[in-house]
Amino acid sequence: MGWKRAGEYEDIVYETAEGIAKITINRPERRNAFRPTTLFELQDAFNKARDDGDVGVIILTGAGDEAFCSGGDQKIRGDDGYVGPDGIGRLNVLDLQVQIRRLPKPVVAMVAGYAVGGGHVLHVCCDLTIAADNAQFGQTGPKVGSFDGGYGAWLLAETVGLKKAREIWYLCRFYDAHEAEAMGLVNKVVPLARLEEETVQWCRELLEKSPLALRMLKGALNAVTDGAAGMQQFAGDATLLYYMSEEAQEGRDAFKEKRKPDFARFPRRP
Ligand code: 2NE
Repeated sequence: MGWKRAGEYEDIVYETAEGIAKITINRPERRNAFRPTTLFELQDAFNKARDDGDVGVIILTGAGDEAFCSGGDQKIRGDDGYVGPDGIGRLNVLDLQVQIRRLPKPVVAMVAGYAVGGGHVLHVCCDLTIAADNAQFGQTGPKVGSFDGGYGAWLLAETVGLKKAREIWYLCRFYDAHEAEAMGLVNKVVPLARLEEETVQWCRELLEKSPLALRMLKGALNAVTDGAAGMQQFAGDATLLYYMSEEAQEGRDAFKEKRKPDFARFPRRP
């Protein structure tokens, strides 16, 4: 792939090629643990990918083969969150999780090595996960004095079932790629050397599909777990579709032309 780099970032890399955006957490010396700066940059990159009409699918990954992401950087964890240059404690990974869920394009986690702690939650929030055969999955919260009771808990439970989610969180064990596949936590396991090739192949298949159908399906599947916020997103998508109809455009045009709208020509469907 002829990845083209864009944007100036410290902790991440943003690249695009053939309709795919690839966002890489680039802190391999810390197993791609995130700090506030990492998350602000990830949010910026995901916004870029969302706004770019040439991008139809997004890959989230980690630099190197050792880790996708090891969660919050424990070395800069203060007493009320993860502390960046401004000295403020933050848990801004939660904003990123919501952003991935709301983003109306598929997000594919490409996992080599460890996806643990808050890094595990990130892959759970992605639409699909392709794993290398060296991948390890797990939560560590109760070992390091943390937990994620939001998507990290109940979206995981929806993915693998309640008993398994309790096991993952309570015992803090790690699971290899094949165990993860068996419990429905990942979509496909491939040899490490073939990870990007396979992920790109899945992305190409996604790019062949109707973007609006994928958008509506993502919204519909998320609405079930996201309650009112999920319905709000789905309702927004319904408004988008309505705006694209001649019927809605008649209302807009009538206002601009200072006349009564003529909706009589539109069918009242059963
Ligand atoms: C990821 C894991 C299992 C890797 O083990 P290994 O043996 O392959 O590597 P090693 O030697 O542990 O790590 C390599 C370097 O990366 C740093 C390590 O400290 C080490 O650097 P040095 O100390 O040798 O200089 N590193 C790795 N993970 C880091 C991290 N998360 N923060 C800062 N430095 C890290 C093993 O390293 C591991 O278990 N890491 C910790 C995983 C973890 O507990 N993450 C936090 C969970 S809490 C969370 O993410 C969270 C949340 O629960 C709620 C909201 C927001 C965040």
